Amino acid sequence: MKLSFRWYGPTDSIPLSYISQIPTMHGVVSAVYDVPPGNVWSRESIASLKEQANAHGLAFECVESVPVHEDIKLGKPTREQYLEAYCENIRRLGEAGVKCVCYNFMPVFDWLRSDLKHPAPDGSNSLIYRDEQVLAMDPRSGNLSLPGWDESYTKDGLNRLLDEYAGMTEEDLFANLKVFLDAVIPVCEEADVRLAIHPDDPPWGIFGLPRIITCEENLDRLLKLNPSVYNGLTLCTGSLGASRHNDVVRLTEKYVSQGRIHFVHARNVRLTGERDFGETAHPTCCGSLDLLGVMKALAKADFDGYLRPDHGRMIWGETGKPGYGLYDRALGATYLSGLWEALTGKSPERFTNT
Ligand code: DNO
Repeated sequence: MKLSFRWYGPTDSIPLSYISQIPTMHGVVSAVYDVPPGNVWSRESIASLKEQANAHGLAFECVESVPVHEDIKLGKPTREQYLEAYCENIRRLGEAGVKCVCYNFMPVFDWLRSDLKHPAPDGSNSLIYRDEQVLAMDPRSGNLSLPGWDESYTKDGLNRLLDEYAGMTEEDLFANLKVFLDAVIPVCEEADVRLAIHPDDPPWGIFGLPRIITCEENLDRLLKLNPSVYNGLTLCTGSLGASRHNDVVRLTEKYVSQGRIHFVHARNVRLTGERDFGETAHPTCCGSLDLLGVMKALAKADFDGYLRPDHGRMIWGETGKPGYGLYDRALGATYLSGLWEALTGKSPERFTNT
């Protein structure tokens, strides 16, 4: 297992020097953030991320994300140029030593919460999701402000996009995902870059848009769409675990034994209703998910992919990007690293800059 930490590049308020001080940290997970989806990343930008990480003794082998252009998800004829750009990014990342690329196939919106700073009795705060509040929001109103998704849409741009998705079914989205995979996976095989789809977060449809990476049946279907091992998963415990119908430990056992998990986002959530949850500290006792069970399943399979602590709470007075502060993610990292050592008798793999 290679322990990693998400770093939003040079503009991240958390410097690489802090990340490298977290014990047993292998590398950073990052991306070229200043290029719009569908465009090719420059070799210089990719090399610069790698150089900065390596200069701090950290690997840059895992990218999150190379975003998929909406025309690909919509299946528009214009997708050809975006598929080609995607393939070119995979080639360039492979040349730079990247081994794993995370992406998602959620129409329009990425992850979604109703409150980013929900206070806990201990004075910390974290992200929560209340379905009723999200259902009451009108994405067409022009003042929807949610974290994680591309806020560069104008009101008209967003409404046009929502119109284009009108009537799209899960079947249509699966068909468009297959076209994407069939175009990109052969390039991944050649470039030795594993593709790892991120589950939909939360794992159910929102605002009338279809979501498909939500449950075991659909994960099976996705993996069968293209049987190459390069077509794999980002096992996000918190995204899948937000639904009571997903047994995250069993899903981890199943897909890790098939060699289809390339990246793990480890975090805990407390389920507070059928479609309500709050994010908690990582340890098993703090939420509804059995993080120890997940780590056991990974250890048993001698998982050698990338794993990162995911969203942290804001603790010790820290302010910053919701879910992506330093302190609680660092606590999560040491907890996960400790479990790994206890379960396998060895520390997570270290990075050696050759
Ligand atoms: C949120 C992240 C997601 C993830 C994308 C992958 O914290 O896990 O935004 O990066 O869905 O494409």
